[in-house]
Amino acid sequence: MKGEHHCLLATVESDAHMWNLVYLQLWLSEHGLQVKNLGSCTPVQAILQVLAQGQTQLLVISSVNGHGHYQGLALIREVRQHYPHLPCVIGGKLTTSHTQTQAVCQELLAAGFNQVFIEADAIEAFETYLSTLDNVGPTVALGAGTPACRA
Ligand code: B12
Repeated sequence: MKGEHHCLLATVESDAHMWNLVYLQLWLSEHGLQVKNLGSCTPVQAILQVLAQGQTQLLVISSVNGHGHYQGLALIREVRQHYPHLPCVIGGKLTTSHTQTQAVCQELLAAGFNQVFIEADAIEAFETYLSTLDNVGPTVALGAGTPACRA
């Protein structure tokens, strides 16, 4: 994904981890995106405030504390009420369960995320997804891609 694409990077309200966000900010910048990183413990309202400015073309949620599943669901339901077509992805360590990753993925996709990245190949899979957003027009015209789960 090249050019002046604006990416909003955030986490869920309970998540105090920040190196995941720093990593992703640098990684996304290296891939040509303009990144706004809202930092750890992001309130949903802060995300909505930035989205209301109308520049965001990709919302990336990263969470590793194990609450990304439930708080990610609440977050995307809120976002989808206002932005049904915005490409939104989530990834990291979204649950403490090692046996329910598929179910978690499916639930997050059903709630409105376009992609869920939670396996060891998360970054590679995300890179592939970004390439599907290449050469597209302004925010409202961005294709959101086929919903998919990397678990
Ligand atoms: C450092 C750390 C902390 C620090 C955070 C300091 C800070 N300011 O960031 C402190 C001590 C505060 C902390 C606290 C807690 N932590 Co902690 N912490 C870690 C630790 C050791 C390293 C995290 C880190 O910085 N990694 C470096 C970054 C670059 O890697 P990463 O986070 O894994 O992100 C990568 C991938 O996950 C992926 N990724 C992440 N997000 C996304 C999003 C997308 C879209 C994509 C494609 C990929 C992707 O890409 C990143 C780069 O490869 C991990 C264990 C570990 N080794 O991972 C535990 C860990 C994340 N913590 C854990 C827990 C449980 C907690 C606490 C709940 C502990 C407690 N009981 O208090 C609290 C939670 C606090 C809170 N409110 O969130 C668990 C989470 C369990 C889970 N999810 O199953 C872990 C995994 C430890 C464990 N094995 O149990 N923690």
